[in-house]
Amino acid sequence: NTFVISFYRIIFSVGKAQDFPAGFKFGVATAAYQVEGAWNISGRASSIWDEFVHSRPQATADHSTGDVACDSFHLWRRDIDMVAELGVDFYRFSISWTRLYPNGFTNYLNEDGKRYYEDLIDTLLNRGIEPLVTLYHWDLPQKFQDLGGWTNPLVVEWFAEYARAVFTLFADRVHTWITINEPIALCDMVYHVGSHAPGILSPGVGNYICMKNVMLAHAKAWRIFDEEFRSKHYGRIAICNMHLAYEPASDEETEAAELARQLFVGVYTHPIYSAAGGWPPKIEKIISDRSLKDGYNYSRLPAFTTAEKDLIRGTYDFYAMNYYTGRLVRKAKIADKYGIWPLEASTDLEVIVYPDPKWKMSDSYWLYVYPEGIRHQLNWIGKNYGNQAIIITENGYSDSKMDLNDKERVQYHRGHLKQVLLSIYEDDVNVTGYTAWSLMDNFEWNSGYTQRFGLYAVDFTSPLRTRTPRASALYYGAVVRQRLLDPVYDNPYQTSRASNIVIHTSVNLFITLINLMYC
Ligand code: GBH
Repeated sequence: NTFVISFYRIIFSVGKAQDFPAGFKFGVATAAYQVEGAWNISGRASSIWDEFVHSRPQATADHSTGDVACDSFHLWRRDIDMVAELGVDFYRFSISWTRLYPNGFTNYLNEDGKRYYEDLIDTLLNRGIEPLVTLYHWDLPQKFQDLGGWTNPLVVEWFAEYARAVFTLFADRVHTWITINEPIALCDMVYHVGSHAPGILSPGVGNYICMKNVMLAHAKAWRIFDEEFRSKHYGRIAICNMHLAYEPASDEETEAAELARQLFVGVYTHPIYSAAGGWPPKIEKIISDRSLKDGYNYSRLPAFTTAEKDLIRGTYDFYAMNYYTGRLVRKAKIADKYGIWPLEASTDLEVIVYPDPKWKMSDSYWLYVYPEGIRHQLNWIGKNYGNQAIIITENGYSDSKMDLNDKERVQYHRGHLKQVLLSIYEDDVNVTGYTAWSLMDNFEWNSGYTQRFGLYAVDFTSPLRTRTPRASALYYGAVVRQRLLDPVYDNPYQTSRASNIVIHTSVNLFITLINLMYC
Protein backbone atom coordinates (compact mmCIF):
# COMPACT_ATOMS: atom_id res chain seq x y z
CA ASN A 1 0.00 0.00 0.00
CA THR A 2 2.71 2.46 1.05
CA PHE A 3 4.71 1.37 -1.96
CA VAL A 4 1.81 2.00 -4.28
CA ILE A 5 1.28 5.40 -2.79
CA SER A 6 4.90 6.48 -3.06
CA PHE A 7 4.93 5.17 -6.61
CA TYR A 8 1.89 7.25 -7.40
CA ARG A 9 3.45 10.23 -5.69
CA ILE A 10 6.61 10.06 -7.73
CA ILE A 11 4.63 9.95 -10.95
CA PHE A 12 2.27 12.66 -9.78
CA SER A 13 5.05 15.00 -8.66
CA VAL A 14 6.94 14.89 -11.94
CA GLY A 15 6.65 18.34 -13.42
CA LYS A 16 4.96 19.78 -10.35
CA ALA A 17 6.94 22.43 -8.49
CA GLN A 18 6.89 22.26 -4.70
CA ASP A 19 4.37 24.54 -3.05
CA PHE A 20 6.59 25.65 -0.16
CA PRO A 21 9.71 27.63 -1.05
CA ALA A 22 13.15 26.18 -0.45
CA GLY A 23 14.29 27.19 3.01
CA PHE A 24 10.74 27.38 4.41
CA LYS A 25 10.77 25.51 7.73
CA PHE A 26 8.09 23.53 9.51
CA GLY A 27 7.80 22.85 13.20
CA VAL A 28 5.54 21.80 16.07
CA ALA A 29 5.19 23.39 19.48
CA THR A 30 4.47 22.72 23.15
CA ALA A 31 5.05 24.62 26.39
CA ALA A 32 6.58 23.42 29.66
CA TYR A 33 3.62 23.69 32.03
CA GLN A 34 1.26 22.23 29.45
CA VAL A 35 3.23 19.02 28.89
CA GLU A 36 5.98 18.33 31.44
CA GLY A 37 4.12 17.38 34.62
CA ALA A 38 6.53 16.28 37.38
CA TRP A 39 5.56 19.51 39.10
CA ASN A 40 7.16 18.78 42.45
CA ILE A 41 9.84 16.22 41.77
CA SER A 42 13.49 16.40 40.84
CA GLY A 43 13.93 19.70 42.59
CA ARG A 44 11.34 21.75 40.71
CA ALA A 45 9.65 24.53 42.70
CA SER A 46 6.16 25.98 42.24
CA SER A 47 5.28 28.41 39.52
CA ILE A 48 2.23 30.67 39.46
CA TRP A 49 0.28 28.06 37.48
CA ASP A 50 0.95 25.36 40.10
CA GLU A 51 -0.20 27.67 42.84
CA PHE A 52 -3.19 28.92 40.83
CA VAL A 53 -4.69 25.54 39.91
CA HIS A 54 -3.99 24.05 43.34
CA SER A 55 -5.59 26.90 45.23
CA ARG A 56 -8.50 27.49 42.80
CA PRO A 57 -9.71 24.20 41.30
CA GLN A 58 -12.60 26.03 39.66
CA ALA A 59 -10.10 27.94 37.52
CA THR A 60 -10.03 25.02 35.09
CA ALA A 61 -13.10 23.64 33.31
CA ASP A 62 -12.49 20.09 34.57
CA HIS A 63 -10.81 21.14 37.85
CA SER A 64 -7.62 19.64 36.53
CA THR A 65 -4.00 20.66 36.94
CA GLY A 66 -0.72 20.29 35.05
CA ASP A 67 0.70 18.11 37.86
CA VAL A 68 1.20 15.21 35.45
CA ALA A 69 -0.04 16.61 32.12
CA CYS A 70 1.60 14.61 29.30
CA ASP A 71 4.36 13.51 31.68
CA SER A 72 6.92 14.73 29.18
CA PHE A 73 9.44 15.02 32.00
CA HIS A 74 9.59 11.22 31.75
CA LEU A 75 8.31 10.63 28.21
CA TRP A 76 10.40 13.18 26.31
CA ARG A 77 12.06 10.47 24.21
CA ARG A 78 8.66 9.49 22.85
CA ASP A 79 7.98 13.18 22.17
CA ILE A 80 11.14 13.42 20.11
CA ASP A 81 10.19 10.24 18.24
CA MET A 82 6.91 11.92 17.32
CA VAL A 83 8.65 15.11 16.19
CA ALA A 84 10.91 12.92 14.05
CA GLU A 85 7.94 10.94 12.70
CA LEU A 86 6.44 14.20 11.49
CA GLY A 87 9.73 15.02 9.78
CA VAL A 88 9.62 18.68 10.85
CA ASP A 89 12.66 20.94 10.91
CA PHE A 90 12.26 22.27 14.44
CA TYR A 91 10.62 21.62 17.80
CA ARG A 92 9.44 24.63 19.78
CA PHE A 93 9.27 24.02 23.54
CA SER A 94 9.64 26.21 26.59
CA ILE A 95 11.81 26.04 29.67
CA SER A 96 10.25 25.80 33.09
CA TRP A 97 11.99 28.54 35.06
CA THR A 98 11.49 26.77 38.41
CA ARG A 99 12.77 23.44 37.09
CA LEU A 100 16.08 25.08 36.25
CA TYR A 101 16.20 27.73 38.97
CA PRO A 102 13.83 26.74 41.81
CA ASN A 103 14.55 29.96 43.71
CA GLY A 104 13.78 32.08 40.67
CA PHE A 105 17.14 33.71 41.24
CA THR A 106 20.07 32.14 39.42
CA ASN A 107 22.19 31.62 42.51
CA TYR A 108 21.10 27.99 42.62
CA LEU A 109 20.93 25.73 39.55
CA ASN A 110 18.93 22.52 39.82
CA GLU A 111 21.16 19.88 38.20
CA ASP A 112 18.22 17.57 37.39
CA GLY A 113 16.54 20.39 35.52
CA LYS A 114 19.71 21.16 33.64
CA ARG A 115 20.10 17.52 32.67
CA TYR A 116 16.50 17.35 31.47
CA TYR A 117 16.84 20.24 29.02
CA GLU A 118 20.32 19.18 28.02
CA ASP A 119 19.09 15.68 27.10
CA LEU A 120 16.14 17.14 25.24
CA ILE A 121 18.26 19.58 23.26
CA ASP A 122 21.11 17.16 22.53
CA THR A 123 18.80 14.36 21.45
CA LEU A 124 16.90 16.70 19.13
CA LEU A 125 20.15 17.88 17.58
CA ASN A 126 21.41 14.32 17.18
CA ARG A 127 18.28 13.55 15.23
CA GLY A 128 18.64 16.59 13.01
CA ILE A 129 15.84 18.59 14.64
CA GLU A 130 16.45 22.21 15.55
CA PRO A 131 15.38 23.27 19.07
CA LEU A 132 13.44 26.55 19.18
CA VAL A 133 13.32 27.60 22.80
CA THR A 134 10.86 29.87 24.59
CA LEU A 135 12.29 31.29 27.80
CA TYR A 136 8.94 32.18 29.31
CA HIS A 137 5.58 30.59 28.57
CA TRP A 138 3.62 32.00 31.54
CA ASP A 139 5.12 30.07 34.46
CA LEU A 140 6.67 32.69 36.75
CA PRO A 141 8.32 31.37 39.93
CA GLN A 142 5.70 31.67 42.69
CA LYS A 143 8.39 33.23 44.91
CA PHE A 144 8.49 36.18 42.54
CA GLN A 145 4.71 36.39 42.46
CA ASP A 146 4.80 36.75 46.25
CA LEU A 147 6.87 39.87 45.59
CA GLY A 148 4.46 41.31 43.05
CA GLY A 149 5.34 39.32 39.94
CA TRP A 150 5.05 41.13 36.64
CA THR A 151 3.84 44.34 38.30
CA ASN A 152 7.05 44.75 40.34
CA PRO A 153 9.61 46.66 38.22
CA LEU A 154 12.31 44.38 39.67
CA VAL A 155 10.91 41.58 37.49
CA VAL A 156 12.90 43.14 34.66
CA GLU A 157 16.15 42.24 36.44
CA TRP A 158 14.87 38.84 37.58
CA PHE A 159 13.98 37.93 34.01
CA ALA A 160 17.20 39.34 32.55
CA GLU A 161 19.31 37.29 34.99
CA TYR A 162 17.33 34.16 34.19
CA ALA A 163 17.73 34.78 30.45
CA ARG A 164 21.49 35.25 30.79
CA ALA A 165 21.77 32.03 32.79
CA VAL A 166 19.82 30.03 30.20
CA PHE A 167 21.88 31.49 27.34
CA THR A 168 25.04 30.54 29.24
CA LEU A 169 23.80 26.96 29.48
CA PHE A 170 22.39 26.46 25.99
CA ALA A 171 23.24 29.26 23.53
CA ASP A 172 26.00 27.09 22.08
CA ARG A 173 23.32 24.65 20.86
CA VAL A 174 20.10 26.65 20.62
CA HIS A 175 20.09 29.27 17.88
CA THR A 176 16.49 30.47 17.78
CA TRP A 177 14.96 31.96 20.91
CA ILE A 178 11.65 33.44 21.98
CA THR A 179 11.89 35.65 25.05
CA ILE A 180 8.25 35.80 26.14
CA ASN A 181 5.24 34.02 24.71
CA GLU A 182 2.22 36.28 24.13
CA PRO A 183 2.57 39.13 26.62
CA ILE A 184 -1.15 39.68 26.12
CA ALA A 185 -1.76 36.41 27.99
CA LEU A 186 0.35 37.27 31.01
CA CYS A 187 -0.78 40.89 31.34
CA ASP A 188 -4.31 41.31 30.01
CA MET A 189 -5.59 37.83 30.74
CA VAL A 190 -4.30 38.09 34.29
CA TYR A 191 -5.13 41.65 35.29
CA HIS A 192 -7.95 42.50 32.90
CA VAL A 193 -9.80 39.19 32.64
CA GLY A 194 -8.54 37.36 35.72
CA SER A 195 -8.59 34.00 33.98
CA HIS A 196 -4.86 33.25 33.85
CA ALA A 197 -2.55 32.70 36.83
CA PRO A 198 -2.25 34.38 39.26
CA GLY A 199 -5.77 35.68 38.48
CA ILE A 200 -5.47 39.17 39.97
CA LEU A 201 -8.15 41.56 38.76
CA SER A 202 -6.88 45.07 38.27
CA PRO A 203 -8.35 46.08 34.92
CA GLY A 204 -6.92 49.17 33.30
CA VAL A 205 -4.15 49.39 35.90
CA GLY A 206 -2.35 46.08 36.56
CA ASN A 207 -2.35 45.07 32.91
CA TYR A 208 -0.69 48.34 31.88
CA ILE A 209 2.00 48.15 34.58
CA CYS A 210 2.66 44.56 33.52
CA MET A 211 2.92 45.60 29.86
CA LYS A 212 5.67 48.09 30.55
CA ASN A 213 7.67 45.62 32.64
CA VAL A 214 7.29 42.90 30.01
CA MET A 215 8.60 45.21 27.30
CA LEU A 216 11.63 46.11 29.42
CA ALA A 217 12.28 42.51 30.46
CA HIS A 218 12.19 41.35 26.85
CA ALA A 219 14.49 44.19 25.78
CA LYS A 220 17.08 43.46 28.48
CA ALA A 221 17.15 39.77 27.60
CA TRP A 222 17.56 40.62 23.90
CA ARG A 223 20.41 43.03 24.65
CA ILE A 224 22.18 40.50 26.86
CA PHE A 225 21.98 37.99 24.04
CA ASP A 226 23.12 40.57 21.52
CA GLU A 227 26.06 41.83 23.55
CA GLU A 228 27.29 38.71 25.32
CA PHE A 229 26.34 35.72 23.18
CA ARG A 230 25.72 36.59 19.57
CA SER A 231 29.36 36.94 18.56
CA LYS A 232 30.26 33.58 20.13
CA HIS A 233 27.25 31.62 18.91
CA TYR A 234 25.09 32.33 15.91
CA GLY A 235 21.56 33.07 17.04
CA ARG A 236 18.36 35.06 16.66
CA ILE A 237 15.86 36.11 19.26
CA ALA A 238 12.46 37.84 19.37
CA ILE A 239 9.32 38.23 21.45
CA CYS A 240 6.24 36.32 20.29
CA ASN A 241 2.84 37.92 19.83
CA MET A 242 -0.66 36.60 19.56
CA HIS A 243 -2.52 38.20 16.69
CA LEU A 244 -6.23 38.08 16.26
CA ALA A 245 -7.35 39.32 12.86
CA TYR A 246 -9.31 42.46 13.71
CA GLU A 247 -11.55 43.14 10.73
CA PRO A 248 -13.75 46.21 10.33
CA ALA A 249 -17.41 45.24 10.63
CA SER A 250 -18.18 47.67 7.79
CA ASP A 251 -16.35 50.24 5.66
CA GLU A 252 -16.94 52.89 8.30
CA GLU A 253 -15.18 50.86 10.96
CA THR A 254 -11.64 50.69 9.57
CA GLU A 255 -10.42 53.14 12.20
CA ALA A 256 -12.06 51.19 15.04
CA ALA A 257 -10.45 48.00 13.74
CA GLU A 258 -7.00 49.61 13.60
CA LEU A 259 -7.46 50.93 17.15
CA ALA A 260 -8.33 47.45 18.38
CA ARG A 261 -5.28 46.09 16.58
CA GLN A 262 -3.14 48.77 18.22
CA LEU A 263 -4.47 48.04 21.71
CA PHE A 264 -4.31 44.26 21.45
CA VAL A 265 -1.17 43.86 19.31
CA GLY A 266 0.45 47.26 18.72
CA VAL A 267 1.24 47.86 22.38
CA TYR A 268 3.58 44.88 22.24
CA THR A 269 5.06 45.60 18.81
CA HIS A 270 5.27 49.37 18.39
CA PRO A 271 7.85 49.76 21.21
CA ILE A 272 10.07 47.12 19.57
CA TYR A 273 9.49 47.21 15.82
CA SER A 274 8.51 50.80 14.95
CA ALA A 275 11.06 53.43 13.96
CA ALA A 276 9.81 55.83 16.65
CA GLY A 277 9.54 53.32 19.50
CA GLY A 278 7.30 53.74 22.53
CA TRP A 279 3.59 52.99 22.90
CA PRO A 280 1.37 53.38 19.83
CA PRO A 281 0.68 57.16 19.95
CA LYS A 282 -3.11 56.94 19.58
CA ILE A 283 -3.44 54.36 22.33
CA GLU A 284 -1.16 56.35 24.62
CA LYS A 285 -3.34 59.43 24.10
CA ILE A 286 -6.68 57.66 24.58
CA ILE A 287 -5.61 56.05 27.85
CA SER A 288 -4.01 59.25 29.12
CA ASP A 289 -7.10 61.35 28.30
CA ARG A 290 -9.37 58.86 29.99
CA SER A 291 -7.18 58.65 33.07
CA LEU A 292 -7.11 62.44 33.49
CA LYS A 293 -10.85 62.65 32.89
CA ASP A 294 -11.35 60.07 35.64
CA GLY A 295 -9.37 62.20 38.08
CA TYR A 296 -5.97 60.50 37.94
CA ASN A 297 -2.99 62.87 37.86
CA TYR A 298 -1.22 60.78 35.22
CA SER A 299 -1.99 58.05 32.74
CA ARG A 300 -2.80 54.56 33.95
CA LEU A 301 -0.53 53.42 31.11
CA PRO A 302 2.94 54.08 32.54
CA ALA A 303 5.09 56.24 30.25
CA PHE A 304 8.50 55.21 28.96
CA THR A 305 11.49 57.46 29.55
CA THR A 306 13.54 58.28 26.46
CA ALA A 307 16.23 55.91 27.70
CA GLU A 308 13.68 53.11 28.10
CA LYS A 309 12.29 53.72 24.61
CA ASP A 310 15.81 53.47 23.21
CA LEU A 311 16.50 50.33 25.21
CA ILE A 312 13.44 48.58 23.74
CA ARG A 313 13.46 49.88 20.18
CA GLY A 314 15.06 47.49 17.70
CA THR A 315 15.28 44.49 20.04
CA TYR A 316 14.36 41.87 17.45
CA ASP A 317 15.95 39.58 14.90
CA PHE A 318 12.69 38.37 13.36
CA TYR A 319 8.94 38.54 13.97
CA ALA A 320 7.19 35.71 15.81
CA MET A 321 3.43 35.51 15.39
CA ASN A 322 0.85 33.15 16.89
CA TYR A 323 -2.43 33.14 15.00
CA TYR A 324 -5.65 31.28 15.78
CA THR A 325 -8.71 33.33 14.99
CA GLY A 326 -10.29 36.68 14.13
CA ARG A 327 -12.92 39.17 15.27
CA LEU A 328 -15.02 41.90 13.70
CA VAL A 329 -14.73 45.36 15.21
CA ARG A 330 -17.15 48.28 15.41
CA LYS A 331 -17.45 51.46 17.46
CA ALA A 332 -19.45 51.00 20.65
CA LYS A 333 -22.90 52.52 20.97
CA ILE A 334 -24.00 54.08 24.25
CA ALA A 335 -26.15 51.11 25.23
CA ASP A 336 -23.52 48.49 24.44
CA LYS A 337 -22.38 46.38 27.31
CA TYR A 338 -18.66 45.85 27.42
CA GLY A 339 -17.69 42.25 27.46
CA ILE A 340 -14.50 40.82 28.73
CA TRP A 341 -11.22 41.22 26.98
CA PRO A 342 -9.54 39.84 24.90
CA LEU A 343 -12.42 38.38 23.05
CA GLU A 344 -15.00 41.11 23.41
CA ALA A 345 -13.77 44.55 24.36
CA SER A 346 -11.64 46.82 26.45
CA THR A 347 -13.04 49.45 28.75
CA ASP A 348 -10.48 51.95 27.46
CA LEU A 349 -11.44 51.69 23.80
CA GLU A 350 -15.00 52.35 22.81
CA VAL A 351 -15.07 49.46 20.41
CA ILE A 352 -16.90 46.17 20.37
CA VAL A 353 -15.13 43.06 19.17
CA TYR A 354 -17.17 40.02 18.13
CA PRO A 355 -16.93 36.96 15.90
CA ASP A 356 -18.43 36.95 12.42
CA PRO A 357 -21.44 34.60 12.50
CA LYS A 358 -20.26 33.22 9.16
CA TRP A 359 -17.09 31.77 10.73
CA LYS A 360 -17.24 28.18 11.85
CA MET A 361 -16.77 27.71 15.57
CA SER A 362 -14.41 25.12 17.01
CA ASP A 363 -15.11 23.40 20.31
CA SER A 364 -13.24 26.26 22.03
CA TYR A 365 -15.66 29.11 22.61
CA TRP A 366 -13.07 31.66 21.46
CA LEU A 367 -11.74 29.93 18.35
CA TYR A 368 -13.62 30.63 15.11
CA VAL A 369 -12.10 29.45 11.88
CA TYR A 370 -10.95 32.40 9.78
CA PRO A 371 -7.96 31.39 7.62
CA GLU A 372 -7.91 34.62 5.55
CA GLY A 373 -7.09 36.43 8.78
CA ILE A 374 -3.61 34.95 8.96
CA ARG A 375 -2.80 36.46 5.57
CA HIS A 376 -4.18 39.84 6.64
CA GLN A 377 -2.02 39.79 9.76
CA LEU A 378 1.10 38.82 7.83
CA ASN A 379 0.40 41.73 5.50
CA TRP A 380 -0.13 44.07 8.43
CA ILE A 381 3.25 43.11 9.89
CA GLY A 382 4.96 43.52 6.52
CA LYS A 383 3.31 46.87 5.88
CA ASN A 384 4.06 48.31 9.31
CA TYR A 385 7.40 46.82 10.21
CA GLY A 386 9.19 46.11 6.95
CA ASN A 387 10.24 43.05 5.10
CA GLN A 388 11.79 41.05 7.92
CA ALA A 389 11.53 37.29 8.40
CA ILE A 390 8.27 36.21 10.02
CA ILE A 391 7.94 32.85 11.74
CA ILE A 392 4.43 31.65 12.54
CA THR A 393 5.22 30.24 15.97
CA GLU A 394 1.72 28.81 16.64
CA ASN A 395 -1.41 27.97 14.66
CA GLY A 396 -3.86 25.24 15.55
CA TYR A 397 -7.37 23.94 16.06
CA SER A 398 -9.13 22.54 19.10
CA ASP A 399 -11.80 19.94 19.60
CA SER A 400 -13.09 18.09 22.61
CA LYS A 401 -12.89 14.63 21.12
CA MET A 402 -10.42 11.78 21.27
CA ASP A 403 -11.29 11.22 17.57
CA LEU A 404 -8.31 10.17 15.48
CA ASN A 405 -9.96 11.09 12.19
CA ASP A 406 -9.78 14.83 12.87
CA LYS A 407 -10.96 16.13 9.52
CA GLU A 408 -11.62 19.64 10.89
CA ARG A 409 -8.05 19.98 12.15
CA VAL A 410 -6.68 18.83 8.78
CA GLN A 411 -8.90 21.41 7.08
CA TYR A 412 -7.79 24.09 9.55
CA HIS A 413 -4.08 23.57 8.95
CA ARG A 414 -4.57 23.22 5.20
CA GLY A 415 -6.67 26.39 5.06
CA HIS A 416 -4.11 28.42 6.98
CA LEU A 417 -1.13 27.02 5.09
CA LYS A 418 -2.87 27.99 1.87
CA GLN A 419 -3.14 31.58 3.08
CA VAL A 420 0.53 31.50 4.10
CA LEU A 421 1.43 30.50 0.54
CA LEU A 422 -0.65 33.39 -0.79
CA SER A 423 1.20 35.79 1.52
CA ILE A 424 4.51 34.51 0.23
CA TYR A 425 3.72 34.37 -3.48
CA GLU A 426 1.05 37.04 -3.95
CA ASP A 427 1.96 39.58 -1.28
CA ASP A 428 5.73 39.09 -1.09
CA VAL A 429 5.72 38.78 2.66
CA ASN A 430 8.83 37.06 3.99
CA VAL A 431 7.25 34.18 5.93
CA THR A 432 10.01 31.70 6.69
CA GLY A 433 8.39 29.16 8.97
CA TYR A 434 5.18 27.61 10.27
CA THR A 435 4.58 25.91 13.61
CA ALA A 436 1.60 23.72 14.35
CA TRP A 437 0.16 24.02 17.86
CA SER A 438 0.39 21.43 19.16
CA LEU A 439 2.55 18.35 18.88
CA MET A 440 0.05 16.62 21.19
CA ASP A 441 -3.01 17.20 23.36
CA ASN A 442 -1.98 18.94 26.57
CA PHE A 443 -3.09 21.00 29.54
CA GLU A 444 -5.05 23.75 27.80
CA TRP A 445 -4.91 26.36 30.62
CA ASN A 446 -8.41 27.28 31.83
CA SER A 447 -9.92 24.57 29.63
CA GLY A 448 -7.84 21.89 31.36
CA TYR A 449 -7.99 18.70 29.29
CA THR A 450 -11.39 19.45 27.76
CA GLN A 451 -9.89 21.12 24.69
CA ARG A 452 -7.45 19.23 22.50
CA PHE A 453 -5.07 20.82 20.02
CA GLY A 454 -2.85 17.81 19.33
CA LEU A 455 -1.65 16.34 16.09
CA TYR A 456 -1.14 13.39 18.43
CA ALA A 457 -3.95 12.37 20.75
CA VAL A 458 -2.93 11.77 24.36
CA ASP A 459 -4.80 9.32 26.57
CA PHE A 460 -4.94 11.18 29.89
CA THR A 461 -6.79 8.29 31.54
CA SER A 462 -3.77 6.05 31.13
CA PRO A 463 -0.76 6.36 33.42
CA LEU A 464 1.31 5.76 30.30
CA ARG A 465 -0.13 8.88 28.64
CA THR A 466 -0.19 6.96 25.36
CA ARG A 467 0.23 9.18 22.30
CA THR A 468 -1.41 8.23 18.98
CA PRO A 469 -1.11 10.10 15.69
CA ARG A 470 -4.30 11.63 14.39
CA ALA A 471 -5.07 12.07 10.68
CA SER A 472 -3.75 15.63 11.06
CA ALA A 473 -0.34 14.26 12.07
CA LEU A 474 -0.29 12.14 8.92
CA TYR A 475 -1.41 15.07 6.79
CA TYR A 476 1.12 17.47 8.32
CA GLY A 477 3.95 14.94 8.06
CA ALA A 478 3.11 14.51 4.38
CA VAL A 479 3.04 18.29 3.82
CA VAL A 480 6.45 18.57 5.44
CA ARG A 481 8.00 15.73 3.44
CA GLN A 482 6.43 16.50 0.08
CA ARG A 483 6.42 20.28 0.58
CA LEU A 484 2.96 20.36 -0.95
CA LEU A 485 -0.27 21.82 0.37
CA ASP A 486 -2.14 18.79 -0.92
CA PRO A 487 0.26 15.93 -0.46
CA VAL A 488 -0.69 12.34 -1.04
CA TYR A 489 -1.10 10.56 2.26
CA ASP A 490 -2.83 7.53 3.59
CA ASN A 491 -5.47 8.13 6.23
CA PRO A 492 -6.08 4.82 7.98
CA TYR A 493 -8.90 6.34 10.06
CA GLN A 494 -11.03 7.17 7.06
CA THR A 495 -14.17 5.06 7.10
CA SER A 496 -14.77 5.41 3.39
CA ARG A 497 -11.44 4.92 1.74
CA ALA A 498 -12.73 6.13 -1.59
CA SER A 499 -9.69 8.26 -2.35
CA ASN A 500 -7.39 5.30 -1.78
CA ILE A 501 -9.46 3.27 -4.16
CA VAL A 502 -9.18 6.03 -6.76
CA ILE A 503 -5.42 6.11 -6.28
CA HIS A 504 -5.10 2.34 -6.53
CA THR A 505 -7.27 2.16 -9.59
CA SER A 506 -5.35 4.87 -11.40
CA VAL A 507 -1.99 3.36 -10.52
CA ASN A 508 -3.19 -0.05 -11.67
CA LEU A 509 -4.51 1.39 -14.91
CA PHE A 510 -1.20 3.14 -15.45
CA ILE A 511 0.77 -0.04 -14.87
CA THR A 512 -1.55 -1.99 -17.16
CA LEU A 513 -1.06 0.67 -19.81
CA ILE A 514 2.73 0.43 -19.57
CA ASN A 515 2.53 -3.35 -19.69
CA LEU A 516 0.35 -3.17 -22.76
CA MET A 517 2.80 -0.81 -24.42
CA TYR A 518 5.66 -3.21 -23.85
CA CYS A 519 3.74 -6.28 -24.92
C1 GBH B 1 -1.78 30.12 22.71
O1 GBH B 1 -2.44 31.26 23.18
C2 GBH B 1 -0.81 29.69 23.77
O2 GBH B 1 0.49 30.15 23.49
C3 GBH B 1 -0.80 28.22 24.02
O3 GBH B 1 -0.13 27.96 25.21
C4 GBH B 1 -2.22 27.71 24.04
O4 GBH B 1 -2.29 26.36 24.37
C5 GBH B 1 -2.82 27.93 22.68
O5 GBH B 1 -2.79 29.28 22.36
C6 GBH B 1 -4.27 27.54 22.57
O6 GBH B 1 -5.05 28.35 23.39
O7 GBH B 1 -9.59 31.38 29.40
O8 GBH B 1 -10.41 33.48 28.56
O9 GBH B 1 -8.06 33.11 28.75
C7 GBH B 1 -3.51 31.70 22.37
C8 GBH B 1 -4.44 32.43 23.24
C9 GBH B 1 -4.92 31.50 25.37
C10 GBH B 1 -6.61 32.08 23.77
C11 GBH B 1 -5.97 30.81 26.21
C12 GBH B 1 -7.61 31.38 24.59
C13 GBH B 1 -8.30 30.81 26.72
C14 GBH B 1 -9.36 31.85 26.90
N1 GBH B 1 -5.31 31.54 23.97
N2 GBH B 1 -7.24 31.42 25.97
S1 GBH B 1 -9.34 32.50 28.52
